[in-house]
Amino acid sequence: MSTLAVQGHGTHHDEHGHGHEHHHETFVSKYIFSMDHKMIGKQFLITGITMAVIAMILSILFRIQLAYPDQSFPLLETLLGRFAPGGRLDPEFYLSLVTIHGTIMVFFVLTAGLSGTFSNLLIPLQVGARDMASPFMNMLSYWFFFIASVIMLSSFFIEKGPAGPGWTIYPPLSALPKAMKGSGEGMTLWLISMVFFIASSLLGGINYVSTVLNMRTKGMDLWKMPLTVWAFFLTAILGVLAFPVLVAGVVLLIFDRSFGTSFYLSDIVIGGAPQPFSGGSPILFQHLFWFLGHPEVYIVIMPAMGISSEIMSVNARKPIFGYHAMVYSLIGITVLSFIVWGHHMFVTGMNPFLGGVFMITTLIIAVPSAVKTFNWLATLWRGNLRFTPAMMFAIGLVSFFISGGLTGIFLGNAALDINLHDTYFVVAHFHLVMGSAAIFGMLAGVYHWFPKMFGRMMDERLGYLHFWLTFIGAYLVFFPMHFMGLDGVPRRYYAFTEFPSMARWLSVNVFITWSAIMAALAQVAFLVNFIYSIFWGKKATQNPWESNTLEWTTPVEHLHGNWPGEIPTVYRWPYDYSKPGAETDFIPQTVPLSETMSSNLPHDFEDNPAGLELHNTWTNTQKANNQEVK
Ligand code: HEM
Ligand SMILES: [Cu+2]
Repeated sequence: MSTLAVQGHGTHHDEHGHGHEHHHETFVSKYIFSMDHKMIGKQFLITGITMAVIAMILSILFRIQLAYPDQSFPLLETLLGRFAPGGRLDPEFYLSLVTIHGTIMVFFVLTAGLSGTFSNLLIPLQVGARDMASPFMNMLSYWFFFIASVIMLSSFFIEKGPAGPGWTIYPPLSALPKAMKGSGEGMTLWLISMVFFIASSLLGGINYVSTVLNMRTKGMDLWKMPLTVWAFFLTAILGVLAFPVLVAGVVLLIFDRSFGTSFYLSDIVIGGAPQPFSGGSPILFQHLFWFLGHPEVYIVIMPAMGISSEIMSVNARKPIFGYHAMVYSLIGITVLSFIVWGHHMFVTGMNPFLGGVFMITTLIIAVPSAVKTFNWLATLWRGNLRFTPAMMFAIGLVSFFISGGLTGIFLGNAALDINLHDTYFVVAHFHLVMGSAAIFGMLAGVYHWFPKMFGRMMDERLGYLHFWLTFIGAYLVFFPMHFMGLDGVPRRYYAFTEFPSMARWLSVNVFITWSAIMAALAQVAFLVNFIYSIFWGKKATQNPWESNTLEWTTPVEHLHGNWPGEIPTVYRWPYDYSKPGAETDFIPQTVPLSETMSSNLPHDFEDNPAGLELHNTWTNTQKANNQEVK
């Protein structure tokens, strides 16, 4: 069935695949309302990078407050006006900064920027499709994301400033418009922005799922898909199932804010006056939020994992270790991530039995995560490693995933979490395991697929500079936070020096802030490299990394419909690197089994008895020669 669909689509597109000239593309249809998945991928990337820069600047602003809590900087007042009266951040604006920093990083950078860029670019190219299942919906998906970004940022330009209840927008702060400055119009804009954002994610996700299911080229069965595509596919499923729950939660919140319902509110007294709410529960919101919120952290990390798996295999010149185990662990994470959300709510007074259940499921999810880590290390082990900047960032992901993942085991234990909840220990944990790891996966992807996106190479030396400063910087920023957390320093505190027990962390906070500034400056090296290379970088060859996957069989110059002629047929899995007996150390997926030594995936022989024959002859000669067979 899928073959038919592909062929049908293929012939349709071949018409303009060849006759490219008659297809008049204006600036607007090519760069703005483009329906080409490659261009949409670039749009997601550039918007995502812009949002990342903004979110980073916000974090530097609040880090200045944490390092110099009692000092005033006239410059801040010049820059921020009413948000920094007398050169000191307004306390409620501080909360807004933390909120918007978190929201942008999690949703706009690591969900839309990461998944949107690489799912769009790579799914059609790697499964051998002319475009996404619905190019029009794909375009809408980008534009909804863009609108969401504009609305989110516009909240800086309204009287009371942006939302302030934190990226998790717990009621009552988010439900009572009068609760604080950031509960007012800024909160409303946050909610509207997120509705657009979720619409964008759903449009994108449905497209990714249907493209993977229906548009694969001939021979591309599920077990021949690169791990990138597997990761994007499962991420999309996760998003499509989890995001609607947040929409439901958000709509009820809008009702509470504006129409006098009390889904999340009960027995609230403001300034001595009892409010007319009864019967609701803020805990209900937490359930709805974290039912999305926890899968969300995997929506963020899984694409980064897929990207790194791919890059590590290519640059280790070795088959990925445990391909099937990698896929099953992604599936395992996808399923399990729906039944662990309660670990964010251990301190809400939940029944200890329920807490125990969530604790067990949380610890079980560590198993597939460990499988992945082990397989990455085994892939690197005795590989013929090429340390490209992309490879460095991919290895960086593994490092962060291990060091941040270990503290997840602490936090998953209800008894420990009661002490650590809402302290800097949590901030350290999630910035390493999800923030830094996912950012590194994203950057790895940018360095690796830049030639595919822009037809040029990025500068390697700037890449290494960027890598080392960011890698060291991230550890310097987040590692000390563990100790602050263990000592009980809570997050989201603006004037922590007022408490003697916390004031002694001042010097550490100064250190963290300067490390963060260094890490932020390192991103200048990246931005310069990125922009310079788009226009003036060295011209890329068709397959610069000597990779096996289909995207490198398309011409360097982008073409509507991806392949000038027929879509290539796939014969083998994507990880035929360094096969003993083969002439080159890589055998692209399009090379028929009969032309080389048989594939090193056993089930490839099922539909190819001739391949098995070849394989057996070859192994027998090897055995006869008494050589080691890998
Ligand atoms: C330059 C790099 C970064 C620095 C210095 C930084 C620093 C911080 C700090 C100090 C907080 C506030 C802690 C508190 O008072 O509760 C925070 C909050 C947060 N950050 Fe980052 N961060 C950085 C990058 C990232 C990245 C890449 C992500 C993506 C996952 C991220 C996601 C968040 C989230 C979700 C919050 C929580 C917001 C909230 O409490 O509502 N950050 N960050
Ligand atoms: Cu979680």
